[in-house]
Amino acid sequence: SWANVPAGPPDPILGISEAFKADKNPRKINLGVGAYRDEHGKPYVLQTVKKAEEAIRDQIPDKEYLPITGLPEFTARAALLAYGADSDPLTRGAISVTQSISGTGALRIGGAFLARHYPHAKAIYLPTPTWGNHIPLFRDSGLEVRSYRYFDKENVSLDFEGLKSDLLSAPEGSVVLLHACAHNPTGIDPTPEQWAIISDVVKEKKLFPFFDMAYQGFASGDIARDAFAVRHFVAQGHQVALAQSFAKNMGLYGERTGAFSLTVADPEEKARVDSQLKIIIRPMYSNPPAHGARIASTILGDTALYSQWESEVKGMAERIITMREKIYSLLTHDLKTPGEWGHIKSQIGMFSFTGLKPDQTKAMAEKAHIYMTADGRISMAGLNAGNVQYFAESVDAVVRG
Ligand code: PLP
Ligand code: TYF
Repeated sequence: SWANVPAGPPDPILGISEAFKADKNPRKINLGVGAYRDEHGKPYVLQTVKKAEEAIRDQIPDKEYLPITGLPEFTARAALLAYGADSDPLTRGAISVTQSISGTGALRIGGAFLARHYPHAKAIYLPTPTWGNHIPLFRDSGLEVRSYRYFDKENVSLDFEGLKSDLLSAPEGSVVLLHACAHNPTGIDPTPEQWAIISDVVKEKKLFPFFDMAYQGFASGDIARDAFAVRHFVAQGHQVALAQSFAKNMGLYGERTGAFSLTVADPEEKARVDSQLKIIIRPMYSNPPAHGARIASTILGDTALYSQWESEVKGMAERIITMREKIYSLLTHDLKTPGEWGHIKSQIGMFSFTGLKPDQTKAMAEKAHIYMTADGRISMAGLNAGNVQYFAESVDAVVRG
C-alpha cells in the first residue's frame, strides 16, 4: 500500500551528521549541526543543569502529566527572561504563554495559531536565507510562505535596503519572521539603529512581528543584549509573537524545552487566547515533556543558579568568539589566504557563513574530512584549540584550489 510513496531528501543539516559518522578519518570535524561542543569537541552539559537535576531528583518524585500549556513556573520565568522585568505587557498580565516542544514546537504552535485566528493576511515573510526548517514548518502550519531580502552576498553583509524595500511592499497585515539575534545561517544581525528602523517599517505597514529567539545569551554572552530587538519592539507598542528555545543557551537540546508567547491587549484577552492555545496543543501532543522545563525553571528561579548560568552562557559565547578571532588571524596573518575574512570575526552566534562555495564545501569534506552545510555555513562550536589550525589550513588549501 505504500508502493507509491516517493523517497524524500534527508534534512540538509541533520543529514551531514550521518556522513560525518560514516567517515573513519581521525582528523574529521563536524561543523554541520548547530550544537555546542566544549574545548575537547565533546557535547557539554552545563554545571547548573547538573545541579538543577540533582535538586529535581530530590524534590519531585513523580512523573505526572504537566498541564496542556506546561509548567506554570517555567513559562512565567521564560517570559520574564525574554521580555525583561520592566516589560509593560508582563507587568499588566498581558502575555499569553505556553510551554512548547523546544523552539521548533513554539514556531509551529505560533504558525497554527496565526493560521486559525489571525484576522489579516495569512502570508508570512521569511528572510533569505533563513533556517531551512522555517519554510516547511510555516507551510505545514497553513501559512503562505514568502520571502524578504536579508543577505548581501557580494559584501557578506546585511542587505538592509533590500530588507526595508521588501517589507515596505508586503501587503498590510502580513506576518514577518525576525531572528531575534544570531541570525541562522548568516551570523549577521541588524544593529540596534537598524532594528529601530525595522520596527518603524513594521508599524507603518501594519505588519505582525513574529520573533524566533533560539539563541538568547548565546550570541553576545549577555541575556539582555540578545533580547534587545524583542524588548525594543514591545516598548514601541507592537504586539509580538515569540518563539523561545532553551536548546542552546542551557544545552537542553534533546529535552525539547521551549516557550511560545503572544503579547495581548489585557488579561481578559489573555484568557481567551490561552484557551485557544490549549485547543491547538491538545490534539497535537496533549501536553509537553516535563524534565527540561523543570531544569530551566529551577535555574531561572534561583538567584545563585541563575548567576552561575549567566556565566556559563557567557563562557560558551566567549569560546566561540575566541575561535572566530583565531580563524581570522590564521587565515589573514599566518596563511595569507586569498580573500577577505573579516566577516568570520564580525559575525554573531553559533554560525559563520564562510563564503565557501558548494564545490569548495564538497572538497572540504572529501579531501579534509571537514563537514559543513553546502551553503558554506560552519557551526563555530565544532572548532577548538585542537583542530582550528587544521581547519584553517584546509580552508586555505581549498581556496587556493
Ligand atoms: N530557530 C532557529 C533559527 C534555529 O537555529 C533553531 C535550531 O536550533 C530553532 C529555531 C529550533 O531549535 P529547537 O527546536 O531545537 O529549539
Ligand atoms: O541550524 C542548526 O544547525 C540548528 C539545529 O532540522 C537544527 O538549528 C538543524 C536542523 C534541524 C533541527 C535543528
